Amino acid sequence: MYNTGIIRFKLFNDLYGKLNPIEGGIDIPFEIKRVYYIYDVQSEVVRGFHSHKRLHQVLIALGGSIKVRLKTPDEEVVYKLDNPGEGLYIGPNIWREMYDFSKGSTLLVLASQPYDESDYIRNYDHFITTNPYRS
Ligand code: T46
Repeated sequence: MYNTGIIRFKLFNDLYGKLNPIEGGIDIPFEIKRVYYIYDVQSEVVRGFHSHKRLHQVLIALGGSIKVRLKTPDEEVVYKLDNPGEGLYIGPNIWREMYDFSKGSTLLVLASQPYDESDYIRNYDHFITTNPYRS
């Protein structure tokens, strides 16, 4: 699927525990301009239902597990995030839905731009008809 993929972070693992460093532009393919995290989500809740026009993001399950359904006009794929040592890269023009948040889970998101509501496409038909990758 275009503009998506799993990134595995460097790991420092010793007797004292594990550490994953993430530097913008080095470990992920953009400079980090914003960080937010989603937690205390009930298991039946589904979030997202939008794509972005320009935004690049990396989603990391810091604790617990979270499923992410990604859609393009031609494909659909589900990732189960349950490893804080890896992140799911999502670039522009990808529809996303986050669900099955396990109890106590936290989803950390690294973003390439400040919050901008005009960058969202929240209507699925609009997402399909305006998608530049549509075949
Ligand atoms: C995305 C997925 C993975 C802000 O004011 N600033 C922010 O940086 C963010 C992310 C949200 N908000 C406000 C906007 C809404 O009133 O927080 C409220 C909830 O946001 P939203 O319904 O967009 O949350 P999700 O979980 O559906 O989507 C979020 C991100 O918005 C989105 O970019 O890709 O997480």
